[in-house]
Amino acid sequence: MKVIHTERHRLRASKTELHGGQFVPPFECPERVEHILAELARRGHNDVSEPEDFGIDPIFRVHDAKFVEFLQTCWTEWQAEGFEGEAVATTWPSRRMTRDVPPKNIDGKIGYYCLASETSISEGTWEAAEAGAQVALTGAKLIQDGARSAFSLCRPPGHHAAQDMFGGYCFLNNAAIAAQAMRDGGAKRVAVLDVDFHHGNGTQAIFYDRDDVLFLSLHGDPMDAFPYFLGGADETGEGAGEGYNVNYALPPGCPYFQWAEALDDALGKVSAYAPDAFVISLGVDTFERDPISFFKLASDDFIDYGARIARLGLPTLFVMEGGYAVAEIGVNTVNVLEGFSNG
Ligand code: Q9C
Ligand code: ZN
Repeated sequence: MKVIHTERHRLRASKTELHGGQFVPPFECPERVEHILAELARRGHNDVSEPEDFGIDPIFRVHDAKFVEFLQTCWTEWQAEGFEGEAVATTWPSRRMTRDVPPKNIDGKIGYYCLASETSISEGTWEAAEAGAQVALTGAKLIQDGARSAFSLCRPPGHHAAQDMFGGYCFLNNAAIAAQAMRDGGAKRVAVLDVDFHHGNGTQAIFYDRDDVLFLSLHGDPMDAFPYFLGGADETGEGAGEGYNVNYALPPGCPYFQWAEALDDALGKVSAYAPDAFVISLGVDTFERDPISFFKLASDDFIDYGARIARLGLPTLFVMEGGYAVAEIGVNTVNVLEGFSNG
């Protein structure tokens, strides 16, 4: 399987994450990719290439122009304000404060576009996010050109980012940008299955009123897990998209057999939808020793579910999302890819 990767992911290297009332080194760190690359190499997956440059237009197909401009200028404006730390949102257009106007001041503007304050913006964040989107787009092109599968080793991740929101370690929605590019390239229907531990709220929001992209997500029940305010089974889409959004909200401690039951149900729906292409938002934070998640998947389970995904026989693009058990992230990720390739 071809792997797309760029060193530019390293430009996303913020020093702070607000966690439990303290600033800690971020869980979402550059070392994650190093571990995945090392495991790919160790197991003979040497077909690793640089992304092509598709420019900014395919990003605008998913994200609002003003939001993109905010990401591009946030760090400069934050520094110009005289702030000494990384850019962190502290004020939101919350309930009963929703005038829906982006403020001029960066301290207000960052709150307008932010969904969760654990994610600091720092120097290089935009450049890394933009490069990550190109990694996703390059994978989408490989699938369009006839590959059975490809792995876009995106970092930073993307699935929490909506049209005009960043947070949950995400800035641009790589999987959504890839799915949209596939549609624009001629695919009639695309299915996106999100197996990251967290609900893919951004991807859901982007495609919520559409029937040309089926979105399904298996995740920790939002009553118990980030992003808390979206991801319920009753969110089924709206307008033309009614019935084309499927959420599996799973409980704390969820063992593999229960997770796999939900996966099989989701795969049945994907099969019935008969998409031209399949995008997997691949987070491996479902792992039993993930530091911020509560599912109980063991490393071998990742091989098993990779094989189940392969049985659909669809052209499949894997897009990297989360996974924070850094020492095991490589094994778990490559297990999915090999399970798929051998399955
Ligand atoms: N401080 C992805 O997996 N909550 N994002 C942080 C720990 C945010 C996860 C809790 C988790 C975001 C792509
Ligand atoms: Zn996650």
